[in-house]
Amino acid sequence: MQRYVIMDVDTGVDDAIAIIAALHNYSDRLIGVTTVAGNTSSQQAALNTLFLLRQFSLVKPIPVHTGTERTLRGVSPSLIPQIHGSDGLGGVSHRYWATRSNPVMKTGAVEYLLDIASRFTDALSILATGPLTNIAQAIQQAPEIMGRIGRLFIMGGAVDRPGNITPYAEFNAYTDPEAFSVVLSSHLPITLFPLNVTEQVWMLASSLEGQLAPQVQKARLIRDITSRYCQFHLETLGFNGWFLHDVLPVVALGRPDLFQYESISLDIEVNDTKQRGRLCRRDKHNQPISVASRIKAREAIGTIWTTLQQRDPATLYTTLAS
Ligand SMILES: [Ca+2]
Repeated sequence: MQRYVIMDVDTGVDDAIAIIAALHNYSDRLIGVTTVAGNTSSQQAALNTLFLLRQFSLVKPIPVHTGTERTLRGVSPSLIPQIHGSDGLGGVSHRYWATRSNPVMKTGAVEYLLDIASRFTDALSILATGPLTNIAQAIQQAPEIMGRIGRLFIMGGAVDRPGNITPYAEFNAYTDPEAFSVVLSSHLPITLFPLNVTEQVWMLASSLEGQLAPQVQKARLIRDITSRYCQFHLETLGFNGWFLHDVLPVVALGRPDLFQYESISLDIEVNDTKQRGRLCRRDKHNQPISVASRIKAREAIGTIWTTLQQRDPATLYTTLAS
């Protein structure tokens, strides 16, 4: 098992839940966060991440480094405020902003990734739940350093099925397909969580208060963050809840046994066609990667609730220290 974890995120509603879950499960292993433009800007993603770290991890400072605001081919991503809100956190962060003061945000996401990768090598896992711009730039700058990390977990793509941003492409893959291509053609050990598996599990808004009943503040925060996201799914798919997309790599880090995996060689469409961002099976083009194809959904959801029902990491630390 890799001892250390970096999350590369575009925080985002489901990134936010992934970060909260990671802080409850791996607060001793999570050593840093890098942000990328996607669901929201890289800068806003860092603000959102710092807000969550402050809410749930008061004792141990975790550095947050921003990445570029542009994709690998130099354009600004199309943000999706209709799903994630104007601030990426459901448009509700202003209700909590008074609790945040002087966030310490650093630049240089790619330099930070390379520094940590060179020091921790195969003891390091990277969880990437946004467009792969930072990861691809790190690979381009120093493939030999990135090639030594333990494992890269990626949420993104759709294999042999429609996407969620176009009929062919999933959001992260569509936002920066050039970056996705760099990563797929690298020789990193990769586990991919495409829509095929992430849309097999969802949570219902109605279950939140009951599951987190003793922890009113945590339940309120998660309800506020996910409210718009739930509304979007209610209007488009008919259920008042949310898919667990970005949470699944966090689950897999501790419970890889909850998933079935296929070894698949994948390529991605980077041409400016209607299929831009589409993942394609292509034998012997790239080295095969591990693709999660099925999940034990009921058990995975139980695991996530159990995680979130724990006391806040800060409380745990305080208890241990006293
Ligand atoms: Ca994300």
